[in-house]
Amino acid sequence: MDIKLPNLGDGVDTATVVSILVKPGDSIRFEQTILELETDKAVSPIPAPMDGVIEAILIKEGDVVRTGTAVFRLVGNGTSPGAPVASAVPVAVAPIHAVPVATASSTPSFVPTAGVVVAVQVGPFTGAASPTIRLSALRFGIDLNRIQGTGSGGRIMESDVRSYVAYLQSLSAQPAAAPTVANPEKPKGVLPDFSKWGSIERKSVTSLRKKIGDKMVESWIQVPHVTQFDEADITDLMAIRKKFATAYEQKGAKLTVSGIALKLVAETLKAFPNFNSTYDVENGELILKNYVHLGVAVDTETGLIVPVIRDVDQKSVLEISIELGKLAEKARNRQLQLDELQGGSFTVSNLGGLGVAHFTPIVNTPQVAILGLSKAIAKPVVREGEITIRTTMPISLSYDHRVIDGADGARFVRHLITQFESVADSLLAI
Ligand code: CAO
Repeated sequence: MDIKLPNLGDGVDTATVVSILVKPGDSIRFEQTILELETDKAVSPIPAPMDGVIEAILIKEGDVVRTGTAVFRLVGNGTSPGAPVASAVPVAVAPIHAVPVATASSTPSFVPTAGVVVAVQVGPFTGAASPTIRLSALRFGIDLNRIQGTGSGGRIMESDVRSYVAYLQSLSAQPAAAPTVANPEKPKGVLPDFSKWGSIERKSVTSLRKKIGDKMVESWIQVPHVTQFDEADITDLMAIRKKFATAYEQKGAKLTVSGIALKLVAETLKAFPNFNSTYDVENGELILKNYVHLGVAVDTETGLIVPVIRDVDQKSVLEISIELGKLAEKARNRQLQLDELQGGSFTVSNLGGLGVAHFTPIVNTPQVAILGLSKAIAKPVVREGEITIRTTMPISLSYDHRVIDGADGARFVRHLITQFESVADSLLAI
């Protein structure tokens, strides 16, 4: 029988085969890890759904797979103590069980989901879709007539377009299944042949890198960005940080600029709820969140990952620091659970630890604003007519100009700077 992949989880369309841990002829046991898949931001082990012997491996490392892809052929009358249920296990929350399916089944490798394809009318699209979707369709040459909308009254939603694109990709991938590692076919025609000018090498892009790319393009196309720059004098903050650093260490936390900044940002967001919102263009509404869940950009070997710390406004700096340390480590070890990556209402990106002087962060859609922190340095400043040395930290606030006006941005930044410049012992006390 063929072993097929179950539902990969909400919002997870595809995964890349990172490693295959068995070979033909191997006896496998129920729950034994047989495969590792890289989804958007985590590597998930795939356990065997039952005992048996591997007859054939139907995929190879680097393949992009999706729900329903047949991965192994198994012989023997394997039994599973507790039949795996495909939809019960969301990706990255727990290992996903592959699902055994009778070989006789002629299930296609991609099953169009709701929202995909229908050859309908020819000519201009007269159905319902937002201007953003129409614009994207125009730019990418997508005929909206071919998409079955799943929104109210058949309205085409972004997820429908994604499903359709995934469907097209699966079609184009089918003839490409034949090339072997020894004879890889590379797309031709669009890029010049760079090898004419010197030696080159090609490197596969990970699914995380593709996801980051998609996210950036989405934000770049949809959000009219403005970035405002300013500086916070954190001389006193750094002194207080030094005072409490050892006490925090004894509690298992590293007291860093980021930990303190997250708390101050949360307080500022409570005063400026529009910055903690999502713009629902289709319904003409601003969705204000009554919670403050902060995404924190973490630099990892494989790329940018943004885990989320929940209810930051209700947590102490100590609690935030402990959680930040754990999440950053999990991100770097690719151990984050899907729910630790979701639900952020605003994002903070601190490149100061990496020595960056200034940068313009890109809004992490569907959020409407993001704060960038750059490297704090000691420098001469004029205070009350005197030149004095102060430690100042550049900050950059990027926001969706559809939702936030420049004056609002200015007020937000000023409020935040006041927070940075008036940190008292009581904020860090434990
Ligand atoms: N200015 C000066 N010093 C800073 C600083 C800043 N803005 N931010 C951090 N530091 C200091 C820290 O306080 C720490 O000092 P000590 O070594 O004296 O303790 C040191 O730099 C290293 O900090 P850190 O990076 O280990 O810890 P952090 O909590 O401040 O940051 C994290 C955690 C996860 C945000 C960070 O490690 C990271 O990954 N940053 C990169 C984010 C990124 O890639 N953003 C780009 C996204 S695109 O918009």
